[in-house]
Amino acid sequence: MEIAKVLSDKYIGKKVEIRGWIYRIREQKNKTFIIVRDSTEIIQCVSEKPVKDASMEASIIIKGKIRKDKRAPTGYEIDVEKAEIVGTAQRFPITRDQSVEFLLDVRHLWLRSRKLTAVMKVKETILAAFREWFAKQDFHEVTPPIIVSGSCEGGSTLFSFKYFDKTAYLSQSAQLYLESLIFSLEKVYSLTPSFRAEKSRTRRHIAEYWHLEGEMAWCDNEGNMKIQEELVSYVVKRVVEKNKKELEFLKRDISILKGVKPPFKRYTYDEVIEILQKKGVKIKWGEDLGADEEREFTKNLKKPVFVINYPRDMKAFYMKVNPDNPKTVLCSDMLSPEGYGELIGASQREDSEKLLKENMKMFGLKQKDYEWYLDLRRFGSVPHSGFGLGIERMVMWICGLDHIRDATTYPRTINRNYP
Ligand code: NSS
Repeated sequence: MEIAKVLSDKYIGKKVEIRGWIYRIREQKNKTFIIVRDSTEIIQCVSEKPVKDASMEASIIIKGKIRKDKRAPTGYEIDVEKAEIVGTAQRFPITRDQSVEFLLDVRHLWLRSRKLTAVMKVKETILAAFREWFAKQDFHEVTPPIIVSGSCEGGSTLFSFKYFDKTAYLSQSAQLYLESLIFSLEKVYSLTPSFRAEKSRTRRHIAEYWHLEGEMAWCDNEGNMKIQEELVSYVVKRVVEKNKKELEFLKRDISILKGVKPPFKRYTYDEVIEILQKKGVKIKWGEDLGADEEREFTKNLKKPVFVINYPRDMKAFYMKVNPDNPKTVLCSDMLSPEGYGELIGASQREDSEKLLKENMKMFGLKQKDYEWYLDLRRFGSVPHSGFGLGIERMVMWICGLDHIRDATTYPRTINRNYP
């Protein structure tokens, strides 16, 4: 039986069989205390006899009777009648207070920790909830390519590789392909890995991350933000409903998450610069908001916010120029509260062939590499918008993690792709 199930008054005095791995073991004169974990919970088991070959992380099957005990870590204990070691374990290399680097070296073993298990369960809810929301809103899920021929978010962070006798790249974003799909499906989304050869070492960048992207025909920048705030609020609500236990284990302040409801406040980039300058941050109009500036801006917030209309040269070639101020574009970044910063990058797309060509020239892109993309403006162009959300950024914020590495199973960074 699953351990979570046997932790119930219903089973007091009854015989159960559980199986799992030894989480902790303590031997006393005439008793052995074994805490067993499985994917659902932990339970303390007490054996009057020594259990041969029992050691930390060995796999075990235990038969015995359930008893209630306030002192036990999860409130119940099993009086062991039979204990069988299935797979023995060598001396487990992970002990208390080990360095981050060592834990990354043994990531395949550290993934068994209760912290990472809790995070993975939250991430699973997040992924499922995104799909639930899109299905309810009649979006179509599509599968864009990962092997691509050009850049979406600028060349400096592209991973390239030999593709038969040509050079190809790993996708940074499915956006351009999603744009092509709105002409048949109108509202589409995809969930794919994205790759960025980020040379900077920060708490919120990894080289391989999961990217949730949406693209909508007949949608302007404001409509785009409405979709995002509804979507993010729904997902947070689902996690609070489904993962209370995990959030408590991670010591997350659930009351803050409960307050995440639309609408999210909109600030223009100009306003943010002014607010930051008043706080004494050294930043000028035209400079990007980095992690430090975003942290300063969001550290006392409880709900995400949008920052809209960034300067044109700082953003991507496909964004539509703001008709009210052509130095800026119709875009929005959603920033997570509590200092977490950028969660979503979004914009209304340039839908005129002529203006898109001008943008491409300004950004130094070769038209021949994007002829197919320009075709989308040549055959029934339509106003449209879309967004991209970093799944691990969302996990980081919801779980209250201080580093993105723990929001994924095997974080890929500039100096690590093993194990
Ligand atoms: O570069 S973005 O801001 N925007 C795009 O890629 C658009 N083409 C998406 C679209 O409109 N379809 O990246 C989107 C999000 C960003 O807000 C982060 O949350 C996340 O992707 N992101 C990352 N997460 C983890 N690690 C890295 N390196 C990373 N880069 C972006």
